[in-house]
Amino acid sequence: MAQRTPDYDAVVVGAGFAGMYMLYRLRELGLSVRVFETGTSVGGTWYWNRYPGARVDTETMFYSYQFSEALQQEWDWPERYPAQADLAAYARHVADRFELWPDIQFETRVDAARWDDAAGLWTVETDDGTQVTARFCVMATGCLSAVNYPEIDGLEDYAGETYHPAHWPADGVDFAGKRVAVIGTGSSGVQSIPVIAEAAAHVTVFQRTANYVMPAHNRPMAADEVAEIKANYPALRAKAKQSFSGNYFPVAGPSALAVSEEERNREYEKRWAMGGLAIMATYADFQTSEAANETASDFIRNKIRTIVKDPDVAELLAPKQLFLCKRLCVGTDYYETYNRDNVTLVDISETGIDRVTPEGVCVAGHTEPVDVLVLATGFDAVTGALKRIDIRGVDGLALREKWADGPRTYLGLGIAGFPNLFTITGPGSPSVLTNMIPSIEQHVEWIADCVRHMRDAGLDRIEAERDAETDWVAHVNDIGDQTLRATCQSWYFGSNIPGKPRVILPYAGGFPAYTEKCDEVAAAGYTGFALR
Ligand code: NA7
Repeated sequence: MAQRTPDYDAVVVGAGFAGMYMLYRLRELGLSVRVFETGTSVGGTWYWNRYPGARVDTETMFYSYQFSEALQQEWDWPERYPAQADLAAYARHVADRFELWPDIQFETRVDAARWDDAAGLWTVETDDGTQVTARFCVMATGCLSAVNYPEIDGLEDYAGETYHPAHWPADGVDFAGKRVAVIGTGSSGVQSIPVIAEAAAHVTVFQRTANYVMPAHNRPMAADEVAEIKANYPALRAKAKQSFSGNYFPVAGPSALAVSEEERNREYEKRWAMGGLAIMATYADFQTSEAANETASDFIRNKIRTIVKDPDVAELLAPKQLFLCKRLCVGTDYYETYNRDNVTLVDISETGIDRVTPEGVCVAGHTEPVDVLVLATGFDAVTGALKRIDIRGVDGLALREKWADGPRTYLGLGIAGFPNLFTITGPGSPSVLTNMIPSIEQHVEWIADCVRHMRDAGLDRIEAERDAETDWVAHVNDIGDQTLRATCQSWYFGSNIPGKPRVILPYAGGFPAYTEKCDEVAAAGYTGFALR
């Protein structure tokens, strides 16, 4: 039994799409909830990532909440892939509609959370030194929220303006007449480079690894298309949940090698014309057969050679790693941008960057003078935001220490040694390999059901069991190592952060298998969790 009355029943860290929905569900159960959020408004990823060209790469009629039929019927998305501002407006609408604002404290960063086993309470400490206690602590801290600033010699001495896409000034950046360097060619670089190139005098792109970029073919939503989706929303959403990524992408067949080259290329052409991420589901053996995977890799490499006029530049842009090894990017005029006179591509795959000088970026002894430096260098993905908080469990165990060799969780929801702490889309759950919003909803609903079960059964404490956690971590690693994702350096495995253990972060077994497991665990009285 809890020894004293806490300030709140639950603290939720983060007011992105996960934190907002968690607040809604816990409040619905009658819990008192405090949400802490570093930003000045809701939206999380879609609050922070204000860089030019930022837009979601999943079709937004499906990258949106489905928990409220009224919400999904009333909201109108302007475009197939809405821009950051539209996603932020949607987040604010949700906060208005469900009256979430009063329970969210903005401009407040959570620095620490300590579990007191005798009291059965978490003490959560914020950056102004305030401490609050709660029975439950839910980490809704996001998978791509802990910004990665690169370790490059001389960066601190650079005399021009420096920006990271996820810390972009709200008022934008004026690139007119300026020489710009962009370091990084993941999604943020891919989306921003074409937009920056239209405004700047010159853009120099420093590329360590070329990525596969599908055209978005973004467009305004047509009224009849919207009406049809809205009329069939529940069925379409249900269908998406049965697919590996929680997105409804039609699968053309079990193997790319089971069909002729002509048929395969017809299918790839169809998906290139369709745009977006659907190509990743074309054949079911992209993650298991290198030969199958190469057929898609070659198709995209050939597209790059067709689009990019300078054959040397085209070769540099053609990815060397397997298709889907790193996250597939979706862009607008990305490859076309390299045909512009004011864009230069610098390959740093062999050399890296020597240093940043006060004037610019130095590679292989040559300094490119620039006025603006854009560090599109990504995130300390999945675990970064959790490890940046000093989280202490039973006997003062630090999460950072527990995860020194890689994250250990049970289902990406609970952690042995950290009672009454839940992570939304934590490591070991499908998260970044799926459509994030359905994954968030599945976690929030699972947690809310668990809290309801505890309340109804008069239970105060839940903790993942060590053996269940060990088995789950082994399963996550086995599956991750069996996929072709393990064949390159990517943030899925923590490879982008110097010193980070090379361990798969998301669960790569697919959304349906994962949700089935979570449902089984709950139905059997939360097997693998100790409750009392
Ligand atoms: P990503 O996908 O991690 O991309 C970061 C890019 O920055 C990538 O090209 C990196 O090269 C490059 N990078 C990182 N550190 C360095 C250093 N030190 N030197 C040179 N280049 C570097 O992050 P994004 O923000 O673009 O996208 C993240 C996700 O957000 C995206 O997948 C969507 O889900 C939304 P590397 O590939 O590591 O060689």
